[in-house]
Amino acid sequence: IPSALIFDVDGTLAETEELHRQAFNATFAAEQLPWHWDEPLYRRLLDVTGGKERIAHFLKSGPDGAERVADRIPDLHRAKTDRYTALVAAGTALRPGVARLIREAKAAGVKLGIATTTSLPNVEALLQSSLGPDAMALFDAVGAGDVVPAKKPAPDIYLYVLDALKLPAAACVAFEDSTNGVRAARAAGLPTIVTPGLYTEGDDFPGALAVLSDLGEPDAPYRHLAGAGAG
Ligand code: XBP
Ligand code: MG
Repeated sequence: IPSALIFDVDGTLAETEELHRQAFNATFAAEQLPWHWDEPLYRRLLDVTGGKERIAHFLKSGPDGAERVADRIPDLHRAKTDRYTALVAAGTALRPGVARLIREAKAAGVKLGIATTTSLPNVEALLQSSLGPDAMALFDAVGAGDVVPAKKPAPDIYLYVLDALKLPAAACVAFEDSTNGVRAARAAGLPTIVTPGLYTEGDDFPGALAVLSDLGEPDAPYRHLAGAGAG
Protein backbone atom coordinates (compact mmCIF):
# COMPACT_ATOMS: atom_id res chain seq x y z
CA ILE A 1 0.00 0.00 0.00
CA PRO A 2 1.47 3.38 -0.95
CA SER A 3 1.83 6.06 1.73
CA ALA A 4 0.11 8.68 -0.40
CA LEU A 5 -1.88 9.10 -3.59
CA ILE A 6 -1.21 12.33 -5.47
CA PHE A 7 -3.79 13.43 -8.02
CA ASP A 8 -3.65 15.70 -11.01
CA VAL A 9 -6.95 17.59 -11.36
CA ASP A 10 -7.90 18.51 -14.92
CA GLY A 11 -8.65 15.42 -16.96
CA THR A 12 -7.82 13.08 -14.06
CA LEU A 13 -10.32 13.84 -11.29
CA ALA A 14 -12.88 15.11 -13.79
CA GLU A 15 -13.26 15.94 -17.47
CA THR A 16 -12.89 19.67 -16.94
CA GLU A 17 -11.08 20.77 -20.09
CA GLU A 18 -14.30 21.50 -22.02
CA LEU A 19 -15.34 23.83 -19.20
CA HIS A 20 -11.93 25.51 -19.27
CA ARG A 21 -12.26 25.94 -23.03
CA GLN A 22 -15.76 27.37 -22.64
CA ALA A 23 -14.53 29.78 -19.95
CA PHE A 24 -11.62 30.97 -22.11
CA ASN A 25 -13.92 31.53 -25.11
CA ALA A 26 -16.60 33.37 -23.09
CA THR A 27 -13.89 35.60 -21.63
CA PHE A 28 -12.51 36.42 -25.07
CA ALA A 29 -16.02 37.22 -26.32
CA ALA A 30 -16.73 39.51 -23.34
CA GLU A 31 -13.50 41.39 -24.14
CA GLN A 32 -14.57 41.74 -27.79
CA LEU A 33 -11.59 39.66 -28.80
CA PRO A 34 -12.29 37.83 -32.08
CA TRP A 35 -10.88 34.55 -30.84
CA HIS A 36 -12.48 31.17 -30.54
CA TRP A 37 -10.53 28.13 -29.39
CA ASP A 38 -12.20 25.17 -31.08
CA GLU A 39 -11.47 21.60 -30.00
CA PRO A 40 -8.61 20.83 -32.43
CA LEU A 41 -6.90 24.15 -31.60
CA TYR A 42 -7.42 23.64 -27.86
CA ARG A 43 -5.89 20.17 -28.09
CA ARG A 44 -2.73 21.75 -29.50
CA LEU A 45 -2.81 24.59 -26.97
CA LEU A 46 -2.92 22.04 -24.13
CA ASP A 47 0.75 21.39 -24.89
CA VAL A 48 1.29 24.52 -22.80
CA THR A 49 0.01 23.98 -19.26
CA GLY A 50 -1.43 26.83 -17.20
CA GLY A 51 -4.06 29.25 -18.47
CA LYS A 52 -1.91 32.39 -18.41
CA GLU A 53 0.93 30.56 -20.12
CA ARG A 54 -1.53 29.16 -22.69
CA ILE A 55 -2.86 32.64 -23.55
CA ALA A 56 0.69 34.01 -23.81
CA HIS A 57 1.59 31.15 -26.13
CA PHE A 58 -1.49 31.83 -28.29
CA LEU A 59 -0.58 35.54 -28.56
CA LYS A 60 2.69 34.54 -30.19
CA SER A 61 0.69 33.31 -33.19
CA GLY A 62 -0.30 36.97 -33.78
CA PRO A 63 -4.13 36.88 -33.54
CA ASP A 64 -6.11 40.12 -34.13
CA GLY A 65 -6.26 42.14 -30.91
CA ALA A 66 -3.14 40.57 -29.40
CA GLU A 67 -1.62 43.98 -28.70
CA ARG A 68 -4.70 44.97 -26.66
CA VAL A 69 -4.20 42.22 -24.11
CA ALA A 70 -0.47 41.51 -24.18
CA ASP A 71 0.08 43.25 -20.83
CA ARG A 72 -3.30 42.26 -19.35
CA ILE A 73 -3.04 38.49 -19.35
CA PRO A 74 -3.42 38.21 -15.55
CA ASP A 75 -6.68 40.27 -15.71
CA LEU A 76 -8.02 38.23 -18.57
CA HIS A 77 -7.14 35.04 -16.74
CA ARG A 78 -8.83 36.18 -13.53
CA ALA A 79 -12.02 36.74 -15.50
CA LYS A 80 -11.62 33.26 -16.98
CA THR A 81 -11.20 31.76 -13.51
CA ASP A 82 -14.42 33.47 -12.34
CA ARG A 83 -16.30 32.03 -15.30
CA TYR A 84 -14.78 28.59 -14.87
CA THR A 85 -15.55 28.32 -11.15
CA ALA A 86 -19.16 29.32 -11.85
CA LEU A 87 -19.44 26.62 -14.53
CA VAL A 88 -17.92 23.97 -12.26
CA ALA A 89 -20.09 24.96 -9.30
CA ALA A 90 -23.14 24.24 -11.44
CA GLY A 91 -22.19 20.58 -11.13
CA THR A 92 -19.37 18.43 -12.48
CA ALA A 93 -19.11 14.69 -12.05
CA LEU A 94 -15.82 13.12 -11.01
CA ARG A 95 -14.46 10.46 -13.35
CA PRO A 96 -15.46 6.86 -12.58
CA GLY A 97 -13.76 5.38 -9.52
CA VAL A 98 -12.26 8.64 -8.29
CA ALA A 99 -14.60 9.26 -5.36
CA ARG A 100 -14.36 5.66 -4.19
CA LEU A 101 -10.57 5.62 -4.42
CA ILE A 102 -10.38 8.83 -2.38
CA ARG A 103 -12.82 7.47 0.20
CA GLU A 104 -11.10 4.10 0.55
CA ALA A 105 -7.57 5.55 0.65
CA LYS A 106 -8.67 7.92 3.40
CA ALA A 107 -10.25 5.06 5.34
CA ALA A 108 -7.02 3.04 5.01
CA GLY A 109 -4.89 5.89 6.37
CA VAL A 110 -3.28 6.63 3.01
CA LYS A 111 -2.46 10.33 2.61
CA LEU A 112 -3.93 12.33 -0.25
CA GLY A 113 -2.35 15.08 -2.32
CA ILE A 114 -3.19 17.32 -5.27
CA ALA A 115 -0.60 18.42 -7.83
CA THR A 116 -2.04 20.59 -10.58
CA THR A 117 -1.20 23.50 -12.85
CA THR A 118 -4.70 24.85 -12.53
CA SER A 119 -5.55 27.69 -10.12
CA LEU A 120 -6.52 26.94 -6.51
CA PRO A 121 -10.06 28.42 -6.76
CA ASN A 122 -10.71 25.99 -9.62
CA VAL A 123 -9.64 23.02 -7.50
CA GLU A 124 -11.81 24.16 -4.60
CA ALA A 125 -14.83 24.70 -6.84
CA LEU A 126 -14.49 21.26 -8.41
CA LEU A 127 -13.93 19.34 -5.19
CA GLN A 128 -16.64 21.14 -3.25
CA SER A 129 -19.22 20.70 -5.98
CA SER A 130 -18.41 17.00 -6.38
CA LEU A 131 -17.42 15.83 -2.87
CA GLY A 132 -19.13 18.37 -0.63
CA PRO A 133 -18.29 21.60 1.21
CA ASP A 134 -15.53 20.04 3.35
CA ALA A 135 -13.78 18.30 0.47
CA MET A 136 -10.52 20.25 0.71
CA ALA A 137 -9.95 18.86 4.20
CA LEU A 138 -9.59 15.37 2.72
CA PHE A 139 -6.24 16.39 1.25
CA ASP A 140 -3.04 16.50 3.27
CA ALA A 141 -1.19 18.62 0.70
CA VAL A 142 -2.42 20.74 -2.18
CA GLY A 143 -0.10 22.19 -4.81
CA ALA A 144 -1.88 24.35 -7.38
CA GLY A 145 -1.20 27.00 -10.01
CA ASP A 146 1.48 29.61 -9.42
CA VAL A 147 2.74 28.16 -6.12
CA VAL A 148 5.70 26.97 -8.18
CA PRO A 149 6.98 29.07 -11.08
CA ALA A 150 7.70 26.20 -13.46
CA LYS A 151 4.54 24.31 -14.42
CA LYS A 152 4.25 20.74 -15.76
CA PRO A 153 6.09 19.07 -17.48
CA ALA A 154 8.55 20.42 -14.86
CA PRO A 155 8.54 18.22 -11.74
CA ASP A 156 8.28 21.24 -9.42
CA ILE A 157 4.64 20.92 -8.41
CA TYR A 158 5.10 17.25 -7.52
CA LEU A 159 8.28 18.01 -5.58
CA TYR A 160 6.37 20.74 -3.73
CA VAL A 161 3.63 18.27 -2.74
CA LEU A 162 6.13 15.55 -1.75
CA ASP A 163 7.91 18.07 0.42
CA ALA A 164 4.63 19.07 2.09
CA LEU A 165 3.74 15.40 2.65
CA LYS A 166 7.27 14.68 3.91
CA LEU A 167 7.31 11.46 1.92
CA PRO A 168 9.75 10.03 -0.61
CA ALA A 169 8.44 9.74 -4.18
CA ALA A 170 8.87 5.97 -4.24
CA ALA A 171 6.35 5.62 -1.37
CA CYS A 172 3.62 7.41 -3.34
CA VAL A 173 1.61 6.96 -6.51
CA ALA A 174 0.66 9.76 -8.91
CA PHE A 175 -2.48 9.81 -11.06
CA GLU A 176 -2.35 11.69 -14.37
CA ASP A 177 -4.16 11.99 -17.70
CA SER A 178 -1.63 13.75 -19.93
CA THR A 179 1.86 13.44 -21.35
CA ASN A 180 2.94 16.68 -19.65
CA GLY A 181 1.56 15.39 -16.38
CA VAL A 182 3.33 12.03 -16.63
CA ARG A 183 6.58 13.81 -17.49
CA ALA A 184 6.24 15.97 -14.40
CA ALA A 185 5.41 13.09 -12.09
CA ARG A 186 8.11 10.80 -13.49
CA ALA A 187 10.71 13.57 -13.27
CA ALA A 188 9.81 13.83 -9.58
CA GLY A 189 10.41 10.09 -9.26
CA LEU A 190 6.78 9.05 -8.81
CA PRO A 191 5.27 5.80 -10.01
CA THR A 192 2.45 7.08 -12.23
CA ILE A 193 -0.89 5.61 -13.27
CA VAL A 194 -2.51 7.21 -16.29
CA THR A 195 -6.19 7.44 -17.16
CA PRO A 196 -6.26 9.20 -20.54
CA GLY A 197 -9.32 11.37 -21.13
CA LEU A 198 -11.15 13.33 -23.82
CA TYR A 199 -8.16 15.41 -24.84
CA THR A 200 -5.38 12.90 -24.18
CA GLU A 201 -6.74 9.59 -25.53
CA GLY A 202 -4.15 8.06 -27.84
CA ASP A 203 -1.23 10.13 -26.53
CA ASP A 204 2.05 8.57 -25.40
CA PHE A 205 2.81 8.23 -21.70
CA PRO A 206 6.46 7.22 -21.44
CA GLY A 207 7.39 5.70 -18.11
CA ALA A 208 3.82 5.16 -16.90
CA LEU A 209 3.28 2.30 -14.48
CA ALA A 210 -0.08 1.55 -16.12
CA VAL A 211 -2.46 3.18 -18.59
CA LEU A 212 -6.09 2.46 -17.64
CA SER A 213 -9.40 3.55 -19.14
CA ASP A 214 -10.54 4.74 -15.70
CA LEU A 215 -10.11 4.09 -11.99
CA GLY A 216 -13.22 1.98 -11.52
CA GLU A 217 -16.95 2.29 -11.50
CA PRO A 218 -18.83 5.39 -10.42
CA ASP A 219 -21.20 4.17 -7.75
CA ALA A 220 -21.33 0.41 -7.88
CA PRO A 221 -18.08 -0.73 -6.30
CA TYR A 222 -17.32 -4.45 -6.61
CA ARG A 223 -20.14 -5.00 -9.09
CA HIS A 224 -17.64 -6.81 -11.32
CA LEU A 225 -16.77 -9.15 -8.44
CA ALA A 226 -20.44 -9.82 -7.72
CA GLY A 227 -20.97 -10.49 -11.41
CA ALA A 228 -18.07 -12.94 -11.54
CA GLY A 229 -19.44 -14.81 -8.51
CA ALA A 230 -22.88 -15.11 -10.07
CA GLY A 231 -21.49 -17.17 -12.97
C1 XBP B 1 -4.32 21.43 -16.79
C2 XBP B 1 -4.07 22.74 -17.40
C3 XBP B 1 -4.70 23.93 -16.88
C4 XBP B 1 -6.11 24.24 -17.24
C5 XBP B 1 -6.35 25.71 -17.01
O1 XBP B 1 -3.10 20.68 -16.76
O2 XBP B 1 -3.24 22.85 -18.25
O3 XBP B 1 -3.96 24.96 -17.43
O4 XBP B 1 -6.33 23.91 -18.61
O5 XBP B 1 -6.14 26.08 -15.71
P1 XBP B 1 -2.86 19.53 -15.69
P2 XBP B 1 -5.80 27.63 -15.33
O6 XBP B 1 -4.11 18.70 -15.66
O7 XBP B 1 -1.69 18.77 -16.24
O8 XBP B 1 -2.55 20.16 -14.36
O9 XBP B 1 -6.45 28.48 -16.38
O10 XBP B 1 -6.38 27.85 -13.95
O11 XBP B 1 -4.31 27.81 -15.35
MG1 MG C 1 -4.44 16.77 -16.35
